[in-house]
Amino acid sequence: MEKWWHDAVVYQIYPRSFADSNGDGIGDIPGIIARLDYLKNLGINLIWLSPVYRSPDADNGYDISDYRDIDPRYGTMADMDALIAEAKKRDIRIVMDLVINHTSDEHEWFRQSRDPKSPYRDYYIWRPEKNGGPPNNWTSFFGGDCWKKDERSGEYYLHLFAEKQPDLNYDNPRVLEEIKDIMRFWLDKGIGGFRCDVINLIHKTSLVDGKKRLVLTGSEHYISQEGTHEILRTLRKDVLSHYDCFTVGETVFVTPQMGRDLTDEKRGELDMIFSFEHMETDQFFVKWFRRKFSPARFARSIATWQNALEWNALYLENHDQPRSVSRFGNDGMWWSQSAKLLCTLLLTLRGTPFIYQGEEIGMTNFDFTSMEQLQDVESHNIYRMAKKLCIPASYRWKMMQRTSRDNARTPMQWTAKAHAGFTTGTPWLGVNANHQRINVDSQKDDSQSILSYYRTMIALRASLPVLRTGSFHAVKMTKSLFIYERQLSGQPSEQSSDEKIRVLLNFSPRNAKAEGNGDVLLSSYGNQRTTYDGILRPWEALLLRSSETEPEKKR
Ligand code: TEU
Ligand code: CA
Repeated sequence: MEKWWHDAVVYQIYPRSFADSNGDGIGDIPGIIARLDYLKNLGINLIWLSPVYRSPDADNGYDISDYRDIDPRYGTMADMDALIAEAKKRDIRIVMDLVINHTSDEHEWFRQSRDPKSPYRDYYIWRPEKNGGPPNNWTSFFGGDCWKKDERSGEYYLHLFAEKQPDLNYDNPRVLEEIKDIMRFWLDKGIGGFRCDVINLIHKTSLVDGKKRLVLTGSEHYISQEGTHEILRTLRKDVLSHYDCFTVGETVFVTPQMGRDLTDEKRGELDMIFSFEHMETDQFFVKWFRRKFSPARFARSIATWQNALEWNALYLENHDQPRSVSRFGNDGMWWSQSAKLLCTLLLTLRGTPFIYQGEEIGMTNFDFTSMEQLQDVESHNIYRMAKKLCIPASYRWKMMQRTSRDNARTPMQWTAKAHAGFTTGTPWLGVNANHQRINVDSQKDDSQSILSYYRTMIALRASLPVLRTGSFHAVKMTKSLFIYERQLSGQPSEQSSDEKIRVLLNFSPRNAKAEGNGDVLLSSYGNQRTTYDGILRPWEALLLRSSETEPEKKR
């Protein structure tokens, strides 16, 4: 059945780094409102807003201390209501981040919970010490163990992420009731749905020791457990089904089978998920150990997931990942061409595409030269841990350069002027010096720019049902080529609607021979390509269109 979000193109805003309206160096909601016309012009119709709730900011807002309030850094609830209303005027809906695996340790529930006799004690996962140490051997996403001892009771609480992010206890039914109320609070404001943070980790089946692993010891006890599936079904039944909205779950370490279960319409859990497999094809086991990017491995993973799920979220970037052009493309000589190729990939797959702020202008990884310039809690924890493991400083720094989440978090590059036009004050995180070359201003009126290409691709997708809902079929996946087809099988009555588009992507700086016929619908090299000669240019992306019911092709 057709769903409205199947026609959506989503734009993710990381509010801190998007646009600062008052010169304090931190992006804010009025800054977003001022840029809504820019987003409308781009052609998107949904915004996923990373957290703007009240937060002590230990993990840039992913540590929430009040789910019903806006952090003063970002503005007020009146600003938030204005954002929802102003976006609506432009036919754009807002999707909020729902971070419910954990809260901040400064959330009122957790403050109360520190008292063993409090009715809130059981909102979190408290356990006594074992053999003079933590209750089990589990390790955290951000390095180190995931238990913190609280002096008040002498007991430990569980935190899968930072110490300041205690995990909620979903064995306590009251916790779920609280979450339902929070969801209703936001849905009543007319938002379009939720991006559910690490949602497949929320239910812990048991707290026994885990099998020893290099990372995430204990994860077999909390990744995609039956308890989580049950919670998701309850949230759907009791809350979400009463609103016109959708959910996208951030689901770490999911297999295609788990992904199918989580998104199966009949099960009624999530509408789509962010899977990670394609983002892990350039790493060895842990993201900090990078392996060379292989287009074939990447393409195979994408194809597997295209075929595995009825519908899914599509993404190449977000606030946790390095920039795609620096990672899967070439941010030097082929910067513009490779960014356009990645755009083509993102917007011609089956599913709902998510564009991360700055991706549409080809923003690159950071240009920092030392650890002091980084802010991310994860980067600093891992850097310290790597030091303890005696990994040499030069290698540690290389790990940061390739993998740190701050690569995605440098301020949005609006202009070539001071601080890239992001703020009039001092930006919270350094602006990339390449803003003089890479910025919205210089691309917005240039028909050959990456930004213009995004606009074209978004409009093309909107005008061609085959690009949205057509079936996916991989044709070729080699060390430089990814070729696939999208096909719409029309009703027998609508004879001309059998339509097929072949997408050809050359992931290399050399010409490449690739088979295909039909009319050139679009080339990332622009209008000079009207007929296809069987040769793709370096990093070229090409769309060929053929209609099956058309009579014999012209000779
Ligand atoms: O991320 C969860 C997650 O597993 C990773 O992508 C994470 O960024 C980390 O790098 C794993 O090594 C989500 C949010 O997107 C992230 O920003 C938060 O820090 C995290 O959850 C905790 O809320
Ligand atoms: Ca501000």
